Amino acid sequence: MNTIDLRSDTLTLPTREMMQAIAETKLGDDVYGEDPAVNDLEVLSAKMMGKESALFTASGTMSNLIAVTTHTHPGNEIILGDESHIFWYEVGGVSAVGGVVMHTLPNSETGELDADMVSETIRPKNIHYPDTALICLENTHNRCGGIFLTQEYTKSICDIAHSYGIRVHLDGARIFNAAIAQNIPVSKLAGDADSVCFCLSKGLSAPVGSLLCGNQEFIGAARKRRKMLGGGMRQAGIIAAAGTVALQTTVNRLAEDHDNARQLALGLSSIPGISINPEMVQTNIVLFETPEAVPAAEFVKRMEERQVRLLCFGQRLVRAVTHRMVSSHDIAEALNRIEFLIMKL
Ligand code: TLP
Repeated sequence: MNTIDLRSDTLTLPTREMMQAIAETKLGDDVYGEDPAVNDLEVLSAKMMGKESALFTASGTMSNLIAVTTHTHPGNEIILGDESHIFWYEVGGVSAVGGVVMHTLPNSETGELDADMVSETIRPKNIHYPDTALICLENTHNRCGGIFLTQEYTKSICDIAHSYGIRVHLDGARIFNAAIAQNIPVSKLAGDADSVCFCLSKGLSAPVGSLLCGNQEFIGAARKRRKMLGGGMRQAGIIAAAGTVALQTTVNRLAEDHDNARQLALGLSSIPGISINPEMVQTNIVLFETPEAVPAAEFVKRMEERQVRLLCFGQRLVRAVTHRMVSSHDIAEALNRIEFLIMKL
């Protein structure tokens, strides 16, 4: 029985073309700005995002940490969703390292923050209050099931922020999924935000890395912050070379992952006891609830025994993510194995 690993799109292994680029790339010391492969990747990334400049970092977590701490000062407040990745999964880094207070607002089912609530939450000048310095959005939204934000929505929040002199950072770890799902250039989704980061190491299949993009002044400061965090990586072209190939060859195929996610969602919706709304599956993340009597942790463990790997995301919530290493045939097989387990419960 083959293993069908749906825990995350971070599991994708590099393509042959990426391995070839890694073997053949010219290298230099990136702390001196002399690694040609890193420089090429940063130029291409900035161009695709419609920003002046870009910075290669080790991970999405590092990009978010650098972005938030570059936009803020210790004691500042940032506004972000209570389901956001920065709040849930980044070890409280922005508070621990940046001394920043996280003011969360409820994320709607569609990963949005309510615009009126955002306006009301921005602090007026008062000697007692921390200064609100930044709003963070996430596109696609991981904990909201890979749902995408539209360009119009992002612009509406950026307009509010900018009218108060506040900046917006967009955690676009999967922003290419959002762009492909809406059939628009990714630069449109990123355009209004002051900074955006995206991951190479998820659906795009590169082994390592993330890019933080913004204007030249911001990226200059971010570069120094990266150095402070120990993120100055010398011959980083070894990994950047694969990143460039990822941007050139794997963006359009994300549509296939979205088709497979829809196939999975529709299949799950016809299995008695499983709760899912297939309408909410827009990209490559599928969230579903286990039958009432079966905790998600138990379900995930039993599926693991049947070689289908999933993530427990809550009491009864399970996450499955489609990606390049999983075919439509694998999805059909995963559905068979899930149905078989449910029938035996
Ligand atoms: N998300 C991972 C886990 O941390 C949950 C995953 O498997 O989905 N922003 C968003 C929206 C993310 O989903 C992730 C990774 C990150 C940032 C952090 O990226 P990395 O893992 O490169 O630090």
